[in-house]
Amino acid sequence: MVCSGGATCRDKHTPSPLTKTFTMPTEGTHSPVDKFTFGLWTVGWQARDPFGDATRAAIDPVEIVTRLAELGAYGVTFHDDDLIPFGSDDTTRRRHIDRFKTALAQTGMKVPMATTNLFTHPVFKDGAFTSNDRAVRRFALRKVMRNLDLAAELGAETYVFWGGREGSEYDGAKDVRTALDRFREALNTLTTYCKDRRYAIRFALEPKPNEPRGDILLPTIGHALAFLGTLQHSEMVGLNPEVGHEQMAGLNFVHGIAQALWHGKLFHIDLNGQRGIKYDQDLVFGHGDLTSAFFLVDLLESSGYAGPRHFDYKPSRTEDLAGVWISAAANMRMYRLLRERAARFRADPEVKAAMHEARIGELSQPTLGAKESIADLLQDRSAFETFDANAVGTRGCGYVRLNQLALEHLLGAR
Ligand code: GLT
Ligand code: MN
Ligand code: MN
Repeated sequence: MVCSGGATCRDKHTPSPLTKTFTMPTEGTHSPVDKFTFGLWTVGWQARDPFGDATRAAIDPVEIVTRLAELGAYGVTFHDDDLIPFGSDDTTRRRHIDRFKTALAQTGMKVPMATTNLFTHPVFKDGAFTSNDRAVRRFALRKVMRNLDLAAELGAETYVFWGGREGSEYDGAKDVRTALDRFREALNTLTTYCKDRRYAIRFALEPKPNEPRGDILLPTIGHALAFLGTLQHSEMVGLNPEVGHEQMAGLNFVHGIAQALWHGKLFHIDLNGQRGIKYDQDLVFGHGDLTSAFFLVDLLESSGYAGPRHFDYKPSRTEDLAGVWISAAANMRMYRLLRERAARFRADPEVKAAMHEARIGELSQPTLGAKESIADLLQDRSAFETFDANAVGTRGCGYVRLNQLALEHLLGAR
């Protein structure tokens, strides 16, 4: 049964994730309140890779909407070309859009985010906004504007910019400083376009270190945060970080998300799994670094982040169509399980005691007193002259015990 998504649905349909037997994908966990979303390109991936042909048939976007609704998703996201084949004439384009809108209306599925394909067609082989060829840059802007109109029509709140082709293989191929000028010019033009048309859309930049380009511009959360501060309407621009992309760069995703939250720039998130520094695996969420996924869910759930939990994964090439839907359900199931485990971890009195001993709470105490001046600090002999650095230096922090407790909760051992 497909439910239209009122706030009461969760109570009616969600069994306890811990007591329910694992029988994906028809376990009836329809819970739109969770805001689980999937790109059309995720479950719709035909598993073509650089070494091999497709292993699955294409799936009609209408079927994707219907199946994901049955599995309990809140909505879908799309690139222009996922929905409307590149080069379609206006009549064909409208027909694709109308079919999609009918499916959305019938299922109650939302479209919280949309984006542009600026990477598949050969015209974008040297980038879109940062192609050395000015005509390509102008074409890219027009392609985005056309899909922004559609995003607004479908009620999307976020528009993602993943610059997969914005980069190079050779340092002599592009002046990076000038390329960043053009990247900024594109985003300034497009935020202005949205403002002029009064679209209630915010932009989210998605960093990635490499693949498909040898090196991609704005490779990490940190690079993108620094860049977006230079934009004309920077209040409209935030981030859409992806688990695997930061991990491809060897970075700690939980730290990256915490900093994005700290800047007020976590506008959207791409959840998936990655095992180490290698090609972009796009595994099911939690099927990569599980401990990091646990602490990520713990962070998201306690941070007040209210946006979609968007799964940007690829059903592995080994899976058939049934496996596609099993893997889609697995993402949602993993998130719910991790949320449940994280809540138990936080509620455990032993964990609370271990956190207290590890002085976790003390970090929120400002280092200087409320009215303490620098002169006061300089006069406080206990802060320096009589401070026993050696004694404090030998004191243990107790973090291993705390981490063991986290892992025991994660494993269901507590
Ligand atoms: C592409 C990429 C993803 C991005 C998508 C948005 S498309 O599949 O690998 O990480 O989020 O353009
Ligand atoms: Mn990826
Ligand atoms: Mn992504």
